[in-house]
Amino acid sequence: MRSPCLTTCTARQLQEQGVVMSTSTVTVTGMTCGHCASSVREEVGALPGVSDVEVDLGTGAVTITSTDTIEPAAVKAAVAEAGYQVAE
Ligand SMILES: [Cu+2]
Repeated sequence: MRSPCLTTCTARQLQEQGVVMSTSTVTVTGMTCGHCASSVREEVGALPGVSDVEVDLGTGAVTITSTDTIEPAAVKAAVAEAGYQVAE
């Protein structure tokens, strides 16, 4: 399991190495507190190629930074694994 700090630090290191990162944002429904946010962060952050995940609890926006394009279905599955849903 990765800590938020570790994922952030990894993203920073990759950027310093000149690796091109892509970002995508999905809206997740059902998150109500910091624990919800960290569950989503952990599950999505465990996807291959994902280096950073930012969660905005107020809007449900989850911003995913990755070295590859992440399949929307994979994100959906990871969010479901954490116990939440991606808004259509
Ligand atoms: Cu919660």
